[in-house]
Amino acid sequence: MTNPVIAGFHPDPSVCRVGEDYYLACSSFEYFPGVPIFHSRDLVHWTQIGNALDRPSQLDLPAGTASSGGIYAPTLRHHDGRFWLITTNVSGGGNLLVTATDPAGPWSEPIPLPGVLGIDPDIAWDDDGACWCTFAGVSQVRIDPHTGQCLGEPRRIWSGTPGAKAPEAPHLYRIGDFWYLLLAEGGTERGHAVSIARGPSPAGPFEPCPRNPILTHRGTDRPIQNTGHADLVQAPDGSWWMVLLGVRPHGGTPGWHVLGRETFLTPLRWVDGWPVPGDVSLCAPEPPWPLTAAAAEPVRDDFDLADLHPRWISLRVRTPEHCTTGDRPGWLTLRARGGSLDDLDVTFVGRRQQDRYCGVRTAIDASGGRGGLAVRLDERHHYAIEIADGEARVLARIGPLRTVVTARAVPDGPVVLGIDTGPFEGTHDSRSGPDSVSLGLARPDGSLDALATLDGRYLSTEVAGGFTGRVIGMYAEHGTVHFDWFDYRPTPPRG
Ligand code: 6LW
Repeated sequence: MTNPVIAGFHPDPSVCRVGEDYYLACSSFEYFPGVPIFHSRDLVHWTQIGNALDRPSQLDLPAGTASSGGIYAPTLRHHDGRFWLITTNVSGGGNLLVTATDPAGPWSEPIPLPGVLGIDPDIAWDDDGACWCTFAGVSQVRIDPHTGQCLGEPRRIWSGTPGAKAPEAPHLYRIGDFWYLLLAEGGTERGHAVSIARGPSPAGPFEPCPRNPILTHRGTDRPIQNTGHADLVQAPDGSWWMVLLGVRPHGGTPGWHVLGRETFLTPLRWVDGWPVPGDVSLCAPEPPWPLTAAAAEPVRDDFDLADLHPRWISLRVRTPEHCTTGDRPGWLTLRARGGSLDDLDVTFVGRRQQDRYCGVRTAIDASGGRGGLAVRLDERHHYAIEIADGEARVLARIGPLRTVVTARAVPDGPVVLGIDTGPFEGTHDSRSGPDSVSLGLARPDGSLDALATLDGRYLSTEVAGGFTGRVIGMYAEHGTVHFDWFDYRPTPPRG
């Protein structure tokens, strides 16, 4: 069992339990569909069951939506027989609420919350049924969750440790005799931390925990860093658990994390009425109940179904005109929208890189256009292998620089493109990169005939900035490009 319990770019986890079932939601930023929803019976094994925002009417990411804009941290709760999810579209519309009876969907049309002016909204109900919305800062206002109207003026309630930056990610809970206000502070980088306060009512006044921050890895040599942005859940046996985000930096100094912020799990004890989180380590905690391993994810997607699996994400929009499995049975067809990988309006369908080392292959027919396979952090940081004009080309975009690294003639007809991430190839010293990324053509036995091997640090958050992580996928930059299948295979650690 490994921590992270949900690997890859799955930040800002929010969790709730209904009976024996746990549900969890994450941020999704510039990707469509938005807000992945996961299910688990044991808190350790999670399966994606949908995306809360999977229709254009729910998720409007305007054409100019910057990478790491869009959808920020959600809160997922179950109340009054329904699931409630509140989140922020920072690129248009602000805060919104959606509800569902089945968390796999469909989720409702969004209810806007025009009076809630801050990110990271939380919702909690008190015993009288009043709904409290608490958001980054930290401020709070009562709302009518059915209309989105504020019932009063937002009030500043607690801003965490004096001097700590970015008090955010509040979650409010009634536990025993107290209302607890959990928050993240210190920023979502190496200084990230979790602190808590408690008070007699949902509105406070709040008394900070004398042991704040209750969790941080700053200044440690722990393999998991940037720990913060947590949420709590109680199991049916009465035990308490925390989900939180963290990153796994690799390489020399300052360390680069390439998979984005991931979701980790740790147990929670209560001492003198305050929570004490357990160790956040690479080995997942073993809960005292039977574990139900999720079915192994198939390596291959054959694109045989009309609808794409919820793990597939596109940039900003996905329309049937530009992305369909209906044109050629068993193939995914992508039509260029005009933009390239360097632009905001590229046609792209990808999935999160979830393993430090992995191999990806896809069979492409680019006879009607130009397209390929890319690993991206954003439009300024990506590597790609593409087919155009009878050539396979490796492209690298790093900041303002874009180059064709190499090219090789290929025969007409479908070819199999590949990207492997593997151990850093280069001098191992304080400046070593986190990994190496090889791009090329697959040999008949599936191994990679690499045309180029590039330093992975340039596709890391420490270089690119922002809130996301690597996504590997197919794209079309010109005309129509077809993909027969896509394989994603974790590479087992060596030795
Ligand atoms: C999120 C904030 C944060 O809204 O990063 O880690 C922001 N914490 O709480 C984007 O994920």
